[in-house]
Amino acid sequence: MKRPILIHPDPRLKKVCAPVADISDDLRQLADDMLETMYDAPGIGLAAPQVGVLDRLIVLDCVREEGEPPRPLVMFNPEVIASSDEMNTYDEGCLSIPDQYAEVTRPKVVDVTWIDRDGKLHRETFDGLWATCVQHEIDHLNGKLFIDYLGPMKRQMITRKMQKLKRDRARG
Ligand code: K1U
Ligand code: ZN
Repeated sequence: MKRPILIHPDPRLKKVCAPVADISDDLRQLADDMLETMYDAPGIGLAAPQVGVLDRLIVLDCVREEGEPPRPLVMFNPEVIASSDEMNTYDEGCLSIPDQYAEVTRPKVVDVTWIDRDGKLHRETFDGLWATCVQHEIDHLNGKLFIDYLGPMKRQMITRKMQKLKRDRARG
């Protein structure tokens, strides 16, 4: 089932999310719903707070080549355990900040640990867009948005546009 995506500004997007203790069937269903919501948007990642759930859960699939098989990843309690000194700049977007893009600089390569939907611990090195996306999604779990990397003027301009978008959507 697709779930509605919260639009910035929303207090739930600014909260630090709680670690997941047990992976229940409800959490597995939430992960499936998030993947469906992400693919439908379309997007390459989604974090639980974006659908109003304050648990440390993200999903991502950064496969973009035509004909390449999808690679949906479900990560409970993801953690960046090492980052490269080399940095990478990417024009980031966010499904909670529609149609707004800005350059953000982050480590180019990161080592990440997480627990999968069956409770198995994983560790993997991510590079390029995968590294950018996983860092963007983990930021969501810590109440941080890509606009928090921008200067105050740009951030305020985008926030005002989103306030207007929400007003217009509420009017119908
Ligand atoms: O977290 C989110 O809101 C999802 C976001 C992830 C992301 C994008 C770019 C850089 C870092 C993280 C998105 O998926 S925005 C949409 C998007 O980038 C996209 C949509 C369709 C095809 C390819 C990209
Ligand atoms: Zn986002």
